[in-house]
Amino acid sequence: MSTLEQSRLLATEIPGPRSVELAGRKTAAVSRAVGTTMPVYAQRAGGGIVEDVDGNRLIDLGAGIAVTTVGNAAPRVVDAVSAQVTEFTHTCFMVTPYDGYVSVCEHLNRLTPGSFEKRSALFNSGSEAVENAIKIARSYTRKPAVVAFDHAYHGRTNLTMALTAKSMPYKSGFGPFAPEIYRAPLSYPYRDGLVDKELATDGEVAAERAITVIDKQIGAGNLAAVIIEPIQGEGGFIVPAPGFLPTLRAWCADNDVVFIADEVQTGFARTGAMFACEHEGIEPDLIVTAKGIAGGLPLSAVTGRAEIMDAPHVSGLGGTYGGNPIACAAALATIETIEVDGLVTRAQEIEALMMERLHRLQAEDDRIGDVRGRGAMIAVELVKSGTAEPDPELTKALTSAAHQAGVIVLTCGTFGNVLRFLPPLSISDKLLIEGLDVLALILADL
Ligand code: PLZ
Repeated sequence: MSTLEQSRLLATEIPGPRSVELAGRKTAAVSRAVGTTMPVYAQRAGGGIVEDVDGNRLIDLGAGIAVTTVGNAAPRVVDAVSAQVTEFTHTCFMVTPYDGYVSVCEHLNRLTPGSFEKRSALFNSGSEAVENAIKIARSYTRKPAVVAFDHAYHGRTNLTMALTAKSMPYKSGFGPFAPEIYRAPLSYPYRDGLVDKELATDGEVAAERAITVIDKQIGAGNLAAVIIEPIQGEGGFIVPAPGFLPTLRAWCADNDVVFIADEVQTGFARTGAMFACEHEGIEPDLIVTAKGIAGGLPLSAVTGRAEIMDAPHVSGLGGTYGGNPIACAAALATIETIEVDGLVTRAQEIEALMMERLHRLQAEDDRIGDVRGRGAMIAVELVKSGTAEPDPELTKALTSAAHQAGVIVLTCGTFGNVLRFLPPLSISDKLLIEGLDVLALILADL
């Protein structure tokens, strides 16, 4: 990684010949159902750069969907993984346990919001951890129903598809879905503001709207859990109005409902706090983490109140690979990197830099309907000029031109019109500014 030059370089057209060849092999070998954002094949990555197999160097504004928060092939992660892989690669924690798993749980219990006694359990993917959080909440409350929100994304397994809001591409044709999942209205300040100013600015009002739906259509007596992303990821980087999360959280506490924060995308310094719940001062009963937890290795966790986490019977939770020793070594190195290198502060600096530039761009261009987000999780919602009508075509044109120009940028949102930025926190200001400048030039051209 240390030798990977931190500059954008277009050595060939994008995609280059070796990527084109690999794309041909992919078509022949890989299910077409597994899509790719761009047909560019990676060779090396680190800092703020992904280098492809043709020698192109791309500015990384995606971090593999918010995973390589500490940087790709981050030095401490590489060292920890290299050391662990020569010791042992797997024993299964349920057979002969090991220190790394316990240490990761100790750190999670320390780092997550809330000073109460906690326990954690480790899994492999965000979806798997979300599923387990629901199992734990049902076991604790002995109630069946679960509430998720409009625009929510919680995964692609059967239960998490049911929790996820968007049909295409996540759910369409893949039902029937798990029962006893209900949906409540979210606080979406930009779009709520088109209807009602108070709803958009007062999170308590938006929460009361959701609570009425929950109360009348499900009833707390049937409800095990409310699960919410404190800032929605795939749904469009939606930051709820202030007061929304605390009001919901308080209602859950008063009604024996487990409040689950899905911090799979927002966790581990991404939003300029170790966890996004901290921005609203809320302490979830359970918190689900994955992605940024282990610098690119597959690991996820559920952390929460000891009495809830200990509710399922002995051996009720587990899995062959959950808390794999190499992934745990990577997680310990990731946590050390965040704390020692001050990456929470770095995410705040990235927010300041990006917000200033994007707000300036918005002032000049009425196709930028909204600029929002926190830390290094920032988005732009694109609309038809002078309206609030989503413009997914413009979004697509902008991102594909950015890819051609050597900038990795992702989209999201129910309407496919949100450009989202998730740079690794190891990116330099120079690369970040260059990436935004490239996007601004393309937007002006379109
Ligand atoms: N919860 C909040 O963001 C994963 C999905 C990409 P897994 N988001 C990226 C895609 O198209 O599959 C995510 C998330 C939140 C849960 C998940 C699921 O995490 O590790 O992908 O299972």
